Amino acid sequence: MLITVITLFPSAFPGILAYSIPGKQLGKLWDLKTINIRDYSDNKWQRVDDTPYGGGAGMVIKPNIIHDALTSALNNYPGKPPAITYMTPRGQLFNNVVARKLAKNDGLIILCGRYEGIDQRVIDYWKIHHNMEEISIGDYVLFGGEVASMVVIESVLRFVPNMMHNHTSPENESFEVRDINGTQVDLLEYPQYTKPAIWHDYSVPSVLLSGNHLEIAKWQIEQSTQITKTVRPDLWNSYNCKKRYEQ
Ligand code: 6GU
Repeated sequence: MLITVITLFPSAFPGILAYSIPGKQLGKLWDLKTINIRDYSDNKWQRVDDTPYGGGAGMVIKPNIIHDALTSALNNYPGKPPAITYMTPRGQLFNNVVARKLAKNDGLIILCGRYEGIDQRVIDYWKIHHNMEEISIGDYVLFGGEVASMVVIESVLRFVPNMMHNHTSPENESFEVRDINGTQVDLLEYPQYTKPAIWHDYSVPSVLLSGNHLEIAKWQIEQSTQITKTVRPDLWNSYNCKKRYEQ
C-alpha cells in the first residue's frame, strides 16, 4: 500500500510510524511519501494562504495550491485510483469500520489542513470528482491534520494483509474481542496480566492461573462486558441492539 501525505510539515513524517510493526514493514508491505504543500505555492514568497472572504481571524489555504498538490499526488498512482481523505474535525467520525474499508485500497492519499482551513471549493471539487472523504478522529480540535493522519495510518495498517502475522491479530483487541464461540463482538478489551503473580499486594485473578481455558474465556468476556457497560454505555447499547437483530 502506497500512502501519500500532503502536508505543510513533511518532516513530521514518518515520525512514530518508523517504529514497531509499521516501521519494520515500511518499504516492504507499505510505503510512505510526503508532498509539501509549500512546493505548490503560486508566489515567490512561498505563501500558501490568504485572508478569508467575509473577514474573521486566521488564514485560508488557497484552492489552486491544494489542487496542484492533490493532482501531483494522484499522478503517482498510475493504476487503480487510491482512496483520498481530508483530515478535518468536520468529517465523518473515524473508527475501525472506516479503517478496514480504507485498508482494502492499494493506495491512500491523505490531505492535512492547517490554520483555519482550506478553501471549500477545492474540497467540493475533489469530493465530487475523486470521491475524497472528510474524516475526523474525534470531537476535539487539533491545530492540524498531521497527528490525525498518523492515527488513521496506524489503524489502517493493522488491517493490511500480512501486517500482523506472528503478532497479536487485530481481531482480539478492543472493539474486536471474540466470544467463546470465536464470534467477533464489539466490546472493549479485557485486562491483561503477566509475571510476577503478586505485585504490591495485588494478585493476578486466580482463574487466569487455573489452566481452565473455558473458564478463562468466560472470565475474559465477563470483564469485557463489565468494562464496556461502565465506560462506554454507547458501545454496550449498540452491541445489544446488534445481538438482538442477529437473533
Ligand atoms: Cl482530522 N483534524 C483536525 N485539525 N482536528 C481534528 C481532527 C482532524 N479530528 C479531530 N480533530
